[in-house]
Amino acid sequence: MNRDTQRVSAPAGALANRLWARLIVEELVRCGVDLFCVAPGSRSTPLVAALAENKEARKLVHFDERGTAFGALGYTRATGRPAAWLTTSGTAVANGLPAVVEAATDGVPMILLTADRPPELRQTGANQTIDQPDIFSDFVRWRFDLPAPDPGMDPAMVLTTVDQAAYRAGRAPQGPVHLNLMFREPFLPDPQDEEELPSGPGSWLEGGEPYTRYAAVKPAVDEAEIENLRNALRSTEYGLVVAGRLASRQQGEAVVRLAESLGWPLLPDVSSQVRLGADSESLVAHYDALLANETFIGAHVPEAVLHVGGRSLSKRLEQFLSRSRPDPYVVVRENPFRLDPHHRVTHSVEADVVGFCVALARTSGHPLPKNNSWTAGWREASEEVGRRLDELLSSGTEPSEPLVARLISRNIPADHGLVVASSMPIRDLDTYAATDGAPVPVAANRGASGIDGTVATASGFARGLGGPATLLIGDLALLHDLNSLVMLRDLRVVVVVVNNDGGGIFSFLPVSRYKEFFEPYFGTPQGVAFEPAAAMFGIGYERPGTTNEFMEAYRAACARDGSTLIEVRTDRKENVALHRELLAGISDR
Ligand SMILES: Cc1ncc(C[n+]2csc(CCOP(=O)(O)OP(=O)(O)O)c2C)c(N)n1
Ligand SMILES: [Mg+2]
Repeated sequence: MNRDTQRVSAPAGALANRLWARLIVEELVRCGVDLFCVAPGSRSTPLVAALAENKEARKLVHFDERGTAFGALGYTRATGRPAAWLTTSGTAVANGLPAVVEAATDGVPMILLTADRPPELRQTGANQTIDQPDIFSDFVRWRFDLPAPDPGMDPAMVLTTVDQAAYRAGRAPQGPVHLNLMFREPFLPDPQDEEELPSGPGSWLEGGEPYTRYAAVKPAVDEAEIENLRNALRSTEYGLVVAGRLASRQQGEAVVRLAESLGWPLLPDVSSQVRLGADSESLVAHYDALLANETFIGAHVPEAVLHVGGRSLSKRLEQFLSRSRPDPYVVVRENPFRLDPHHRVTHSVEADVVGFCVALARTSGHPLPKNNSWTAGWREASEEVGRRLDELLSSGTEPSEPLVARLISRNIPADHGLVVASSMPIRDLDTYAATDGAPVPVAANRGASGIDGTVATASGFARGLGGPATLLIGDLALLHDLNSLVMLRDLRVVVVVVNNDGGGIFSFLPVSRYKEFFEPYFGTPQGVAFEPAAAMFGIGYERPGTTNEFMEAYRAACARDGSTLIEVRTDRKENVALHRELLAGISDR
């Protein structure tokens, strides 16, 4: 037989690979996954081929799986829609763990698609094969080890599995889900055999809907529970509302309206989406600085606290509430997990945040008491802190760390998102941000508070917003994720790196008194300047020396196309002294 003229049928396994991968990608798109973050690799070939040809799916391609995973996380922080993370097998999968831990801890949905070898190659010493189906252990809400594509299996099984995965990522408690996907070689049929490709179930092909549509569930609090809470709060004169990490401006505004209807002060965390551009009689933006003042604390002990959303950043707030022992101490968030590091919570409510706030604010003829002098007292004290900070920070011409945070909060353009790195950047913004800037969306990886993956998170956040973003980050956090700068090339991200040559946060800790080992093990100065990195990754660079130059550089960077790195040099020792001076200066009054 002449092999040149005789067409050999495509291997059934390769055709099945092609079909299943197409079903997986298309079904995820139908389930609302519109970004796929992918790094190159061989085992994932069928999935990448299906992704490349899917016109609806948006793609983020980057060489580092840790970066693509954080990119997916950042995207979802901006959109609320899960992104998919697609990898080859082996250590590529392990590189997703930091982002998966953050997503699990902070309740961010994410779809993990990891390619794997089929069973006959597992635990055989086959190349790039690790035990990966359970690699994310309890950090995923659901996991499934899909068999290698098999022409004998009903492809509807693939669709229902994807539908279940998308549902489990998006329903409360939200978080990452893991589909481990085995593929046998050959991964793809020859291109000329494509016409032999079987199709998915007919009814599914014709429509544009997921195969299995899951009814939406939003945990609503029943009216009786709301009434119980209302009764518990009725006698409260001195109550506080705390807004922790919230996923959207809409949630933040619902909490603001609840605080207004209760007539209570609202203490907004920097990630509550209402800390910046704060505009309500209830908002106490500078609560963290106020709580550094013992006299203020003594005169402002709350009877009751209503905490809505994730954890608040402020350690002073945490300690204040722990010492005050408010009762009731109500925590409301969209997951069943304990949020009570000091064991003070008396009521825990798992509920849709907006639904809960609306229901409790609806006083239905049973108005809760409002003590306006209590609320006005908090509010006025906070405004006074704002004025004092402007006075205290106006001396000197060099930009300090608190001043950089305050300037960004005040000057960030209204169309930007703001991403803030762990360590001092997030703390500085929480404490020193002004209230008269734009109410921009804020993202921070505060679930597990890592300093890793922050640049990649910013790239995903900007992509999700479909617009520019500002990233405030420390030098070690930037070094940690330096290669992600390449993902900013085609975006408009202004990276402000506060380069204090090491971990500035550690200078605030008691360990800093151990002169013999503090610098090499905690301060960890790297002695780097970032200009060559900006050049290497094709983004702009500025190194302003004065506050005026910083403002000029920031404005210019916001106005230009493309991304810019602005490096601000500070000194760790001077920074600690300045923080102490500022808080003492505020307390003086
Ligand atoms: C992945 C990870 N490793 C280590 C830490 C511990 N850690 C917290 S803050 C910090 C230093 C960060 O330094 P930098 O980014 O320069 O910010 P600065 O403290 O100077 O503001 C470190 C290492 C962490 N949070 N995450
Ligand atoms: Mg630093």
